[in-house]
Parts: sequence; C-alpha cells; structure tokens
Amino acid sequence: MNMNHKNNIQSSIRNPLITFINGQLTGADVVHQVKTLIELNGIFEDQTMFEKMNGSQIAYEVDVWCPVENGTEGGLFFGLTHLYPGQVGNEYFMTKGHFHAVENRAEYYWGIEGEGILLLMDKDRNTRAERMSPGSLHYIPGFTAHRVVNTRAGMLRFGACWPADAGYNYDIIMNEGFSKRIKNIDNVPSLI
Ligand code: S6P
Ligand code: ZN
Repeated sequence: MNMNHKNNIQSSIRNPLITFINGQLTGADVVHQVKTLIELNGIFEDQTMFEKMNGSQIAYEVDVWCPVENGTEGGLFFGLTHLYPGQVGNEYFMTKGHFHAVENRAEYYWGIEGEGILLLMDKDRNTRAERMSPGSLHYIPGFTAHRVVNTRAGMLRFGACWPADAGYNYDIIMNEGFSKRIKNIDNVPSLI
C-alpha cells in the first residue's frame, strides 16, 4: 500500500467529537450549566432553613451535549448531572424535577458515582422511588416527572439521554411539587 493511500484511509476515520470518561463529559460542543441553591427556591419544605443558607452555593451542575437542534424530532440529547451533597433541614439536595413539555417523551438515567434516589411521579401524582448507584439504569416513561436526590455525603453523578424534542415543563413541579419527599430520618433516607 502506498503512503498516500494509507493516509487517505486514516484521515477518513475521525476522532470522537465528545468523550465521556471517568464521569466527565468533554468536547467543544458540551454546554455547562450551573444551578445555585437560590434557583431552587420553593422546592424544599423547610423554607425558614432555606433562607438561612448561602444561596450562592452550587446545588448541581449539568453538562449537556445537543448534537442536533433543540426540538428536532428523532434526535437525542445526552447529559451528565453532578449533584452536590447537602441538606435543607432534613431534606437532601435534589434537582428541580420536571415533566417533559412534550409529555409522552421518555428518558434514560443511569448512576455513575455516588448514591441517591430517583423520584418518579405520574400524572395522577403517584410517586415511586428507585435507588440510584453506579451502574443502576432507570427508564423514565413518558408522562412521568423525574427528580434526583443525593442521599450521601459525596457527589452524585448520573447520565441522561432524552429526545431532542422533549423540552421541559418545570411549572407543574414548581407549583405543586412531588406528592412525596425524601428526608433524612435518623440518618436513613426515607420516602415520606
Ligand atoms: C433532561 C434531563 C436532565 C436534567 C438535569 C437537571 O431531560 O432530565 O439533564 O435536566 O438532571 O434536572 P432539572 O430537573 O433541573 O432539569
Ligand atoms: Zn427530563
């Protein structure tokens, strides 16, 4: 094989645009979002305790890769959430939680590092909980609100993959919450 031919073959194989190694998502197209505690105002039960806390501390960070335009039917998005440890009163740090704007859109979550609980609530407000740990895989059906709670002292990292046209509906959860909460009761995460 002559050198030119060899170079052509090699140059037609490109490197990945994004890498996902050791719980980190890296690449030029990855968008990094930071959610501070103050942005979660209203989701915790103990508002008095919430107001005493440092609102500028980070509650979670999300790295998102959108290989197609937002709203593309048939496309997929990929995300990595880094949820910090902490409590507001006896309630653990958690994500805001949402339904999808296109309500029937499903999603996968999977545990990468740390331990926590995935709360799932259907349209009739029935809430169930799944333990999340490295390697756990969670199918979130359509019409189901989802929120993750960090129940341990370290970081909780989890992956997510969802349809590019799913969108977000945060209003229902901001206004009505989930029908159950995860609380630290005598150092045991409990669904209440
Ligand atoms: C998107 C997916 C995740 C969350 C992220 C933060 O459909 O479920 O990427 O956006 O975990 O949670 P939240 O509830 O603040 O969007
Ligand atoms: Zn979602």
